Amino acid sequence: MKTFKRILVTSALPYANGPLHLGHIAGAYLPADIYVRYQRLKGRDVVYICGSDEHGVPITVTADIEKISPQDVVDRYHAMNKRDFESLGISFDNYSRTSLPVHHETAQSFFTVLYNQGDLTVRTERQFYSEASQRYLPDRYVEGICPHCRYDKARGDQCDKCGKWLEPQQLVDPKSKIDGSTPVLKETRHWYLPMGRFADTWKAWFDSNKWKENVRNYCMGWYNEGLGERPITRDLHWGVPVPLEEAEGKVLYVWFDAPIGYISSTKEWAENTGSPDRWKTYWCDVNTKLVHFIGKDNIVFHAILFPMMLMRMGNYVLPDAIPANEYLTIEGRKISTSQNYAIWLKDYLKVFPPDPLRYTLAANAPEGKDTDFSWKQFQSRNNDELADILGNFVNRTLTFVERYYKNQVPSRGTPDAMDRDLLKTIGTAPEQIGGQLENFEVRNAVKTFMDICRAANKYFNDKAPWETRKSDPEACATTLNICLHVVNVLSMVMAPVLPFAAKKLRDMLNTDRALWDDIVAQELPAGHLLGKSQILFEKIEDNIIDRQIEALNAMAGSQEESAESEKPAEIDFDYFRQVQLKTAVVLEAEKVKGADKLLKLQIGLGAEKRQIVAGVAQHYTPEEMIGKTIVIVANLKPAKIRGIESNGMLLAVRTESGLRLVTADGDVSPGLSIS
Ligand code: B3M
Ligand code: ZN
Repeated sequence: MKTFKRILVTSALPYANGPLHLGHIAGAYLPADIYVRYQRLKGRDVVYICGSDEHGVPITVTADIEKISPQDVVDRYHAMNKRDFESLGISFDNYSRTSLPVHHETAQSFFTVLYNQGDLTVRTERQFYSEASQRYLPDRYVEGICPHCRYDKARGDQCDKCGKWLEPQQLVDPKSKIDGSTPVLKETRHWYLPMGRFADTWKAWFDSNKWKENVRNYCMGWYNEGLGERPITRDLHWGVPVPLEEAEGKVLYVWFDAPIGYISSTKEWAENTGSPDRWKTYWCDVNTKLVHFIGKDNIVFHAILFPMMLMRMGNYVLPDAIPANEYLTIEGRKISTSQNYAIWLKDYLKVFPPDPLRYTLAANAPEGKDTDFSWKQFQSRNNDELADILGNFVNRTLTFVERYYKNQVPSRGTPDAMDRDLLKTIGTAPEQIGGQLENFEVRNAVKTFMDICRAANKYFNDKAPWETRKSDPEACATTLNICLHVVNVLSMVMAPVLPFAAKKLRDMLNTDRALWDDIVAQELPAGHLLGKSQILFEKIEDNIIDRQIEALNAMAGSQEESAESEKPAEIDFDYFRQVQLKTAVVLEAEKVKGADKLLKLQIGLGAEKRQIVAGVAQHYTPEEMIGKTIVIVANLKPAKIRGIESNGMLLAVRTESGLRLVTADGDVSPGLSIS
């Protein structure tokens, strides 16, 4: 394995177009923060970089919808997300924004270098344009059907279902997101990165490293399909202006500028530390280990596009690891921000402390496959593990010492077999958990940790110090000495995942910070005076959890409702006129065998007679239907329903008590057009 002098960790820059939800946290932030906290405790030189992604169509679409300026959007969400990250204990060294001048300059300098060395091509091509709104429709301004997996809500830049990177023109049945219109193609000039030209160099580099399986699979899929050329400029007014006179009114593609945000954020950090050039040590010295934490939908940009840009720049380090996570579902359902189905971090933090969420998401991290968050599971992780196992062990140890040893560490006698067993387990804990964290195996690390807590609890039970206190005081002192040693080591190995509780625990032990590798040897000396003990984790009552579940169900319910009541696109009269509605009289009616909802009807439209199949059998008997004057769509393409030909569709209203036919008022002849 390569050895490094320093580590540069990044988490995907979240778009400042909405609040953070648990899916974000589980994917790109918590795993990174755990890794970084561990590295700091190891005493390593590590810098953790992030910031708001403030450009691109996600921002301008939000601004369009809310009818405010893009600047207002990013100001609002940058502040909100920065605060919520802090409250959750996500410990960035710098949280920047891509709208800052340092970022614009850095991104433009990348473009200029590539442009000057002839790495970019320029072409006039036809792109989607909305006649109605008089503007081009880049990226997410267009939605349609994914050409690869047929997902019907694919966006012009990417398909959320299969993860493929798309160009708007690839969508089947494209629709403008601003006005619902079908876009037209209109010529425009853009700059492209000919990725295919650099594919071999990229491949040689990619093959020289071991990647997480999902990263390897996505990338090889892309590579095998051919990397082609990708436009890196856009017709938008919000973003980093393309630094060319002839590109007036155009900005850099958000996925060209956003990863450069990691570099500009590091520059801002260096500036703030008083050594403005320090960023270069992290980005340009080969002894840096660069790690990108992301969700799986960002793989191609971090494993192909950005490394390729860095390679063409020369002099930059390339990522060594990309621990891309899979998705988190909530109560078995996919998170959807557009449909408002999510648990928002800010809402969580109003009710609960940060550590139980960190613990639950870490224990159940979507590392190798999608995983599910449920409120019941959250409650049980908190109550049955954090409170009943870890909290209980800590609490019974500390209160015992407070009560019987004047809150001072008792001295250790000669350990017996059981003592030695636990000492051995705790003695190897930092190395074992550390190895797992080093390999991005957060789930395993959490499991190892909780298993040790279980063993410690069992030890306390088996040793029964409340009995030996009288029968064998020396053994009792030894037991408590060892328990305190375990608590001390736990306060270290839990710190990456449970930083708030770890801090509290170290205060309770009245001891300073130590380093990961020293903690086992650095025992609390006999006679050391402890601090005041407090409860580490409060239990969470059923009614609090029930309320959360209700809130989530209400969201899911309103989502279904809103799907029905969603305002359909307006149509013009000519369009409406294409639908031919006519009156008709029901001449014959019979049930369809084997289909309890269907009636086969013979209907008359003046001179014409035809047959239709209607789904009204549960609401009307054949007898009731005969003689009724109904309204039908007369020019619907003929269809076969249960093998029976149907030449039209009758209109009915869905009421609470069932279907009711739409009929005409008064004495109306059949076969008349409705207008
Ligand atoms: N803003 C995150 C997203 O796809 C995107 C990440 C940029 S990382 C350079 O939501
Ligand atoms: Zn797809």
